[in-house]
Amino acid sequence: MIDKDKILNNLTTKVIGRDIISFETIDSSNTYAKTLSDADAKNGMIIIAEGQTCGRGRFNRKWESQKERNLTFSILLKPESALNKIGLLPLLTASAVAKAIEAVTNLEVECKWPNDILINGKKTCGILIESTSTLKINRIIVGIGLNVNQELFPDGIRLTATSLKNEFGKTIDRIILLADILNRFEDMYFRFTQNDTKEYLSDWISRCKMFGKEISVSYFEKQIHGKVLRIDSDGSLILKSEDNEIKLFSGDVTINKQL
Ligand code: BT5
Repeated sequence: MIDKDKILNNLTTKVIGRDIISFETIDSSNTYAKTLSDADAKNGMIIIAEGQTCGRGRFNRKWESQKERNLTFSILLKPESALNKIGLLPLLTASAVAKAIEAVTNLEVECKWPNDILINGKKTCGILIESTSTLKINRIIVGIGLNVNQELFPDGIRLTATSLKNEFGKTIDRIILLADILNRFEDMYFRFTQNDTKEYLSDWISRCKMFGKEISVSYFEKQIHGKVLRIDSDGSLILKSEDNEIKLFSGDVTINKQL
């Protein structure tokens, strides 16, 4: 069971994580955060579950996480005014999480556009950002799935997924790590709301190994091939494809074998 007091005792935040809803099992923490009434949805609240029966990735794919071994949680945000450059949020969140992982493990943490965190080339964390809006209030949900102490992965992801424990060799205190992520997330988010994205974006860029590489991006039915030129200030990926520059806001990236 999640120890809420231990989370609170390790927080240095003003709003992020100050309200905690925790579940032994839930369908999806993101779905729960989306469907909470406006009165119950508090800015900065986190929804955390030991297990999810319908954990979701992007495009309704599955997030598979062994119960009680990992971190699966959502941060609920109710920004006071419309946020610009929301496409940056997955990158900036990944940077905050990467910094927390490094502080706890000393592992080298890589970021892959748009929403993955890799260690030794394998996916360790996925981020799913969703937003809803009613007439007055915008709600942003930042869902984070981080493989912490899981050692074995199911067939479909055995070769591509890893955990901090598998790479670091030691069991990690999930709650201390969670509190560190939330502390860093708040710093990042407060800056983001002030349009101050420089530090976290350049940290993300320094962790990304895609620049100059030939990649294939699939986006729904489409496949686009090209060389990665840069990340735009709105978080989009700029590819050089034949003689054109293409700007992509989402998609699944495969890095082609470099000749
Ligand atoms: C993501 O989607 O990576 C976003 C995952 C977000 C999960 C969190 S958990 C808390 C919150 N509540 C939710 O319901 N969701 C969020 P995407 O880029 O679409 O990647 C999904 C793909 O990653 C799957 O199709 C698998 O191939 C792979 N995958 C699934 N589970 C994984 C795991 N535990 N570790 C590594 N890869 C995984």
